[in-house]
Amino acid sequence: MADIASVGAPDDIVDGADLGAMLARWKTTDPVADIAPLATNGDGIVDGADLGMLLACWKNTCPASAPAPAVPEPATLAMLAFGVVTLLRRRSA
Ligand SMILES: [Ca+2]
Repeated sequence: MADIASVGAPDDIVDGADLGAMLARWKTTDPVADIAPLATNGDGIVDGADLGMLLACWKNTCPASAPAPAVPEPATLAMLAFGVVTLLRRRSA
């Protein structure tokens, strides 16, 4: 979560206070500001990736964890393939 400045009492808005809190922790291993990559809750260093995430959430809230990848399940792919084959058969008939 990029709402760094108000840890313990989050205001859920990423703003200048959060930017200041991140810059105060720049190039440290402070987990409070090590927010990127989101999928792993940080990579051990507060750097440009963390700043980029903070700026991407500017004046907004940020997700607490990475969104689920948009990869269809195998059953969905099978149904999609069946639909395409059926459609092609109807067109060629
Ligand atoms: Ca990081």
